Amino acid sequence: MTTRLQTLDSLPASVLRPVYDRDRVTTGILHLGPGAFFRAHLAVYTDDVLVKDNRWGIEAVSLRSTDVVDHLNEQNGLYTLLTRDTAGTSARVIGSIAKAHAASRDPGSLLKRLADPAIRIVSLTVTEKAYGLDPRTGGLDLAHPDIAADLANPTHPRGVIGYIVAGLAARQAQGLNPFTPLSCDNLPGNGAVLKRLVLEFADRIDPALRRWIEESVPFPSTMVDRITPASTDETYADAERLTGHADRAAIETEPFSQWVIEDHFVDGRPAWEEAGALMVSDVSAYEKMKLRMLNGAHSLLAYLGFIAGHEFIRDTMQDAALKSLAERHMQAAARTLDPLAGIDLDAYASALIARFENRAIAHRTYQIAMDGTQKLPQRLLQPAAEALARGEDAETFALAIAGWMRYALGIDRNGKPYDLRDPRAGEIAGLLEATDRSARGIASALFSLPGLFPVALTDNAPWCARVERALFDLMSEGRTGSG
Ligand code: CS2
Repeated sequence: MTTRLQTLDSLPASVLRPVYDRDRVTTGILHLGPGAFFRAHLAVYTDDVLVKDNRWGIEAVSLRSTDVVDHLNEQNGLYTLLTRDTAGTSARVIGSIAKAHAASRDPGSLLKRLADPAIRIVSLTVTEKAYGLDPRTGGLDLAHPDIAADLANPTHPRGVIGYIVAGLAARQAQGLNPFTPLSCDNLPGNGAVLKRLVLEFADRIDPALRRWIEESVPFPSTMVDRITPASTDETYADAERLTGHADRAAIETEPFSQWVIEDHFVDGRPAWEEAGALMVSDVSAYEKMKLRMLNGAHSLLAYLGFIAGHEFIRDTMQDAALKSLAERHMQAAARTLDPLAGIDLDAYASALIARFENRAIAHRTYQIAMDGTQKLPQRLLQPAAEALARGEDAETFALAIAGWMRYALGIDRNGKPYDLRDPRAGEIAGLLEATDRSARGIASALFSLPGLFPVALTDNAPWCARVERALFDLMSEGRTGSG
C-alpha cells in the first residue's frame, strides 16, 4: 500500500517542494475556510514567500466541516497542488500550512488563536453566503442564522463575523495590536463589505469596540483569481501517481493565477509581491473587471450550459452558440467598466475564453451554478442595471438571468430533479409553488424575491419581457435559444 504524504522525503525529483525548513516556520496567518481555492491560491503565494521570510506560516480553520482539517493534520499540513493544462499535469507539494483546526470541535482554540498577537493576518475564503450580507442594504443581515446566533451569544460565536469581532474584542481588552482581516471572496469591495459588517456587528455589542475597530483596523480588499474545480477521485489518483504518496488533501488547478491586494496592513504582511501578487492602493477596478467579465460569463455558462446538458465549462466552449454568447457577454460586461491603466479588455476577454477552453480542467457547471442568489447581484444584476442606464439592451444579461430562472426550477431537461444548493432554495421553491408554472408566472415570482433584483431592472418592462421570452424558449426547448 502507498504511504500517506507526511514528509518531504522520498518524493520523485520531478515534484517541486518547499525548500525552506518547515520546522523553523512560525505562524503569522490564521486562515478561515481551508477549501480547494485557498489551497490553490493564498497558501501557494505564501509557500513562495516562506523561502525568504519564515514568519508567515498558516494555520487553517474550518468553521463547519472536519474532513479537510483531518486530512491536512494527518499529513502534517502537506498537500499536493496539481497544475493542469493540455501539455500535462505537474505536481508540487505545498508546505505553508502548519496545522488545521475544526472550530466546530474546538471553538475555544480558535478564539485563543484570534487573540494571540503572533497572528497578524486573518484571511478568509468562506464564500459569499457566509458573510451575512443583506443585499438590500449592503449591511448586516440580522436574519442570517450565524449573525442572529452570534449577536445573541457574542462570546461563543459560530460564524465568520462573530469570530472576527470576538477576536478583535479580546485584543482590544488586552491592549494588543489588532490583526488585519483579509477577505479573498468574490465580492466587490470585499474588504469594505467585511468592514461594514464587522462594524455593524461590533456596534450592537459594544459601541466603544466599534470605534476602536474603525480607528485601528484596516480591511484591505483583494481581487483573487484562479479557476479551481472541486477535487475528485481523479485528483487524488493523479497526485498519488505523480508523488508516490496517497494524499486526501490534494487539489487541482489551472496554470493562471492572479492576486491584486490593497496594501493596508496594520502589523506587516508577507512580501506576496515577490510571489507575483500586485500590491495597489485601490483594487476596485480590478475586482469589477474580474467579477463582471470572468465570473459573470462563468455564471451565464453555468446556467445555460447545465440546462443544455453540458457537464463542464470546457464543454460549453465546444457549443458554438454558447461560446459566442459568452464572448458577446464579456464585451457587454466590459462596456460597463472604467478603463484600467495597462489592461486591454479585449485581450483579457480572449485570455478568459482560452482559460475556459482548457481541456485539462474539469470545472462542473453545477459547481458554479451553486449559490446563485449570492452571486447574481455583483456578477450580472448590477452591471445589467448600469448597461441599461447607458442605453444598451443588456440582452446577454437577460439571457443569463433566464438561464438562472430555468435552473431554479430544479428539474433537468430529462425530468430529473437536482438540488439547487442555494441558501434561499426554500424561499425560491415557495415562490415557484404559488405560480401557474408559465414562463410569465415563474419570471414574475422570481423577480419578486426580496432584495435580489434592483428596481432599475424590475421597473424596466422591455428587459423583463426579454427575460421572460428567453425563459419561455428555454422551458419549451430545453436549449439555450440564444442563437
Ligand atoms: C466560479 C469561481 O464557482 C464560481 O462561482 O465562478 O469560483 C471562479 O472559478 C473563480 O472566481 C476564478 O477565479
